[in-house]
Amino acid sequence: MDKIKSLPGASRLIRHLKCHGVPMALASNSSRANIESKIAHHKGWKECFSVIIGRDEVAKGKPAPDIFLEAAKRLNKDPADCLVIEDSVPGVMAGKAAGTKVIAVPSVPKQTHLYTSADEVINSLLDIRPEEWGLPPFQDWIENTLPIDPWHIGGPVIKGFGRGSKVLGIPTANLSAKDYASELVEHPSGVYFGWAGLPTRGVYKMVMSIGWNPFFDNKEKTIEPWLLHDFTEDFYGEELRLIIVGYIRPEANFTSLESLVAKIHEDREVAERALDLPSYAKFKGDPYLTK
Ligand code: ADP
Ligand code: RBF
Ligand code: MG
Repeated sequence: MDKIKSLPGASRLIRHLKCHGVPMALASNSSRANIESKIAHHKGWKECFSVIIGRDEVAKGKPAPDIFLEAAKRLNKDPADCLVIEDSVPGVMAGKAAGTKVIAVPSVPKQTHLYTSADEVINSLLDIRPEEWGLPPFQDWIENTLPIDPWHIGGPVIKGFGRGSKVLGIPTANLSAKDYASELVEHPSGVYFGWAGLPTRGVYKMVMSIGWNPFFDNKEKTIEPWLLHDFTEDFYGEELRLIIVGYIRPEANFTSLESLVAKIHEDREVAERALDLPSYAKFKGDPYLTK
């Protein structure tokens, strides 16, 4: 069977909980054999779960509660003391029917309205705050930023909807999302930061949004870096190189344009400060930005 890529943040979450001695069960609607063969591709994962249960080990699959009731029983826990993390609607229903708390991480973007029975709906596993559920907090956030494996993308600056500068006073040098379709599915939408290179001009700090801009409800995903520098002219068509080094927050909706703009300025300050930290600053000299 092919290796299935793990979701962004999955490995980090599992290792964190394992490290802190939090008992975990893996409960899936696929067969036990199928789970075993999939998990074998991820080194160290199997050992993290004290219980693994497949659809073939209970009478009824999700959305019935059976699988989570059985998982709780084997963990020796009351379901009310368990937290289920689910990506599917039937899975959320099964967790609630079993009496657990449920966090939904929808596998299909823009479908959050289908998951309303969950206790919380988050955009990606990067957004889990374990302390909100009585679990030990992550310790890898640095000054309100989460370091990620650096991600390199580049291409000519394209035209967007033309509202960055005009409506928000925040110009963003858009890259074509189509050229990065496969990378974009691997990376959750959200607000990130890093370094931007314009080979004929220089290297600049940048803070960016990747996603559907919920405030404007775009139909297409956009990649929009705001270069933290005052330019005297536009640079449409010029080659732009980005090294994305950290994550700040999921994209959000806002009740007013002013609150969206204020939040983006807050993001700018977070990025500006973080990029001076050695662990992020070291990418500034990467030849990818200037070649
Ligand atoms: P669009 O919707 O076409 O992207 P914007 O209003 O977002 O329009 O304007 C972006 C353009 O402004 C960029 O393509 C770039 O040429 C220019 N620009 C000027 N200053 C900046 C900056 N600091 N960061 C990003 N783009 C800038
Ligand atoms: N748009 C949203 O709808 N929600 C957001 O949370 C959001 N965050 C952003 C953060 C940054 C750092 C930047 C540069 C843009 C963000 N935007 C967000 C996108 C903004 O709506 C977009 O740049 C404009 O629509 C111009 O295309
Ligand atoms: Mg733009």
